[in-house]
Amino acid sequence: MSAQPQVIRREDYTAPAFLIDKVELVFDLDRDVTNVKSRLFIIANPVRGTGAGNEVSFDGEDMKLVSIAIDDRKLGVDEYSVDKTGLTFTAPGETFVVDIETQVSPVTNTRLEGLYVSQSAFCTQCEAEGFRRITYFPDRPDVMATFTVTINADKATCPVLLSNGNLAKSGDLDGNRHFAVWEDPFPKPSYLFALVAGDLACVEDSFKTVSGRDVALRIFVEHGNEDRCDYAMDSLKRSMKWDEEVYGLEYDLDLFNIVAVSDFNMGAMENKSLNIFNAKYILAKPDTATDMDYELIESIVAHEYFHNWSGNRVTCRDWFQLSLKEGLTVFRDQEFSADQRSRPVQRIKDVAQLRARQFPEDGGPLAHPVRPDSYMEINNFYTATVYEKGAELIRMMHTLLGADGYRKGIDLYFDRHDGQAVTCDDFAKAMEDANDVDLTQLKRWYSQAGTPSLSWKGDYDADAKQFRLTVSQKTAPTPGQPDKFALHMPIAIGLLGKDGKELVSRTVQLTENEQEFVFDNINETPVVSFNRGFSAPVNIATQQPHDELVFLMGNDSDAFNRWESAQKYATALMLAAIEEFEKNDGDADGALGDVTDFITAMRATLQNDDLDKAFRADALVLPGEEFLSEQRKPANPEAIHQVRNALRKQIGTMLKAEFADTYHQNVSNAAFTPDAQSAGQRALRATALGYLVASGDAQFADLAAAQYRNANNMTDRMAALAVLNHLDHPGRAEALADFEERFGKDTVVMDKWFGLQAMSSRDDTLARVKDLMSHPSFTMRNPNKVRSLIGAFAMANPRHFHAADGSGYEFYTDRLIELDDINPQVAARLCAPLGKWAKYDDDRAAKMKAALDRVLAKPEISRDLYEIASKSRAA
Ligand code: B3K
Ligand code: ZN
Repeated sequence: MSAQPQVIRREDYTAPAFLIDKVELVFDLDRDVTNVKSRLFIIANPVRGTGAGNEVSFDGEDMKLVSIAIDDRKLGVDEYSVDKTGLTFTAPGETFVVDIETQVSPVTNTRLEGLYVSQSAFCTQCEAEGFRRITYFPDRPDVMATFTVTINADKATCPVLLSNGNLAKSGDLDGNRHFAVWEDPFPKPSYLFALVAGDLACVEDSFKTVSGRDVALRIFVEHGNEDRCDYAMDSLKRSMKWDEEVYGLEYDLDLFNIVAVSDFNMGAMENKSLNIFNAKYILAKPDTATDMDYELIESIVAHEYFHNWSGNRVTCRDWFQLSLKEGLTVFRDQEFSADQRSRPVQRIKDVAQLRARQFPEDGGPLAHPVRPDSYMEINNFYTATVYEKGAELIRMMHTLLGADGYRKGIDLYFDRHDGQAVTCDDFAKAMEDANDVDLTQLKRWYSQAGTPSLSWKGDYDADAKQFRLTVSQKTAPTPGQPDKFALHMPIAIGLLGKDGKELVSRTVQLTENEQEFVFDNINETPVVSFNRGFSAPVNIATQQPHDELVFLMGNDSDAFNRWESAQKYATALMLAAIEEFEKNDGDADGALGDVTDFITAMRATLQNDDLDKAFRADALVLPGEEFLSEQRKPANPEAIHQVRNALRKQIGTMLKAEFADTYHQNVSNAAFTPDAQSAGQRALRATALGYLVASGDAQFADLAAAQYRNANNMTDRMAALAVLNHLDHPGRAEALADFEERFGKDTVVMDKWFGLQAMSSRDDTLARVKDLMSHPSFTMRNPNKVRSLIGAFAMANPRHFHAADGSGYEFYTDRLIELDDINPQVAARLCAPLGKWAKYDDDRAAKMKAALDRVLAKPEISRDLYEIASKSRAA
């Protein structure tokens, strides 16, 4: 990169000067040089931005322009201009037809944006700005057109030819080639265009819609993987049904295709009627996929399907509005999973994820609002904030309006905006109009970054039988936003009596910086269950006494807050111990002191058969090292690691008998099924095994090794390997070798093997990670491999990544620089861990800043990586 990349600002939005009615594309596929002909039927925008002249300007990058013609007349070189970012020419009038011919090279496309090759297949990824790498086009979401796509390709290597919409025609061509013509009747922006061509196997099923239409469902995979599509197909059918039942939304074409590819920058992509997936989120059978994989497949298949309405039928006006489709669709997929599985367990998972990913983002140098104000590279804004915090915003609307009011708003939104590209304000307006409410203050969640911190104080007046709750909110400054407003948030409150009975359950609306809520007719000093179900996505600064937390762990009717109370108690214990550890020079057990009360409460949770097993498994997990790092400044990764392990060891030791019982009682000889209940049983057993091994008693490491050997499914196998992974036990090497032998040829499964080794707390981990880079299955060109080996090392192994000698940073920085030349989008995503330098001690901070400087000094650094590294360095 020679100059600073340009900053794109939300306030600079202007409507497109020209619109496109219809697009006709012809692809002549070839791995080295693919020829693309594009015929565009253009009309001047009747509501053109002020000052729009007759200059037409199209985006385009990294391709060869062969020719351009207007109304069938080929332009001379002096009639248009073309540079590194696009093509401009003069419009001949209000309506005209443009023909553009370009050439691109799929096989050398390592960025995996635009048209590229994954294994033997051609595929595309156009969101956000990949279409401009295929042909010159107004590559922005507010230009919506109907597409007709002709694909010509070699018949032997590409028997399958797919694009969006319906297959209109197909046939043979000379030279062992053939063609297919696809027509998509729904106008769409270019980012939803997709093409796939290759030799793929197809698994087929069908779905009858509520109005009685039969929809053909097809999943395309590499040959040999046909037996791994059942769960994805089942998830798809359940999603289609759920969207009809809960949202009244029916699928709108007669065909829905999914293609699984090995090389993909993210999870999946919602291209109209042709979803393209990272194979990892489609392929599953008991031998190869864990319960967690099944869960992710279910939710991602649902998420992409739900985009058909929330994203495709109604799309974003500009990329600042990304959360319009992503926040809403995440909320939809979370609710789908909650309905399919256990609602409280789903909420716990979603909140844990929000806290692990979004809260750190919102409190760090990359903090930005759900609707950002500016960007250099839009791909850097597919963030936890836009997705997960955006979903929390929609959830708050749902809480505020109630299920019926929310549904009225949704109905009006789709009714009003079907076929349009709109804004977050349009969405909120539909919610307001349908319910006759004013959401002005709630909408500040769209524009204000940072996680609010709430404090509360209760005051009981026995004479008046009144309980007063004073709540205050505060949001710390974030980059570019020094002053913060009070936000509107719903806070669900429960008041519990001494006997555990619920006295009050009410949702209050916090709108002020400080506000008092009065509860009448309260006959005793209540215990407060605050922010039930995580009704507002905030931090709670108020520390409740340990005995109240124990009480809530055992009595709260809100399952989320039972879990939350255990998390708070464990966090308080560990934070105190970390401080002590730093003073007493590294005696973790001594630092912890007496933790009997906490462990007694954990025992009660473990043995409470009224709670479902998946819940108990979650409630017994201690807050992670990354979460604890977020609570400490400076964070001492070694202290955190030692203290957490010491607490695990004490729990394992004190509850050895109980965990051993749990372990043995939850053995199952039944054939594997991925349902939530069986998964919960496996999860609880895995938790028990983890604690038994943590106790340090050698017999349990043997037990883990035996579990690995005897496992008849991947969940049990991985559970055993995950605990062996940190040990010196011979079972570790044996299991890793066995795993490699069994699954060495299976690229999706091998990612687990790479990831485990990168996450090991053993002293030889960095050396091992370096060795693994030359493993035959590893390549920097495959994003899944990079994420499982390199990404996991930085993001899930704080102890080694933050090694005091800087070896972790140095290794990682070399990889980022290397990766930037291959795949800038993935490189930029991986850069974030270095940006956390302000959280660490001076020495580590200096090393992390030096690492960022080294990244920034890279010649030809991409816009993607530059944006993340420079923002991370500056804050
Ligand atoms: N919309 C895509 C994400 C595209 C990311 C581009 N860098 C997947 C999804 O959110 O469903
Ligand atoms: Zn999405």
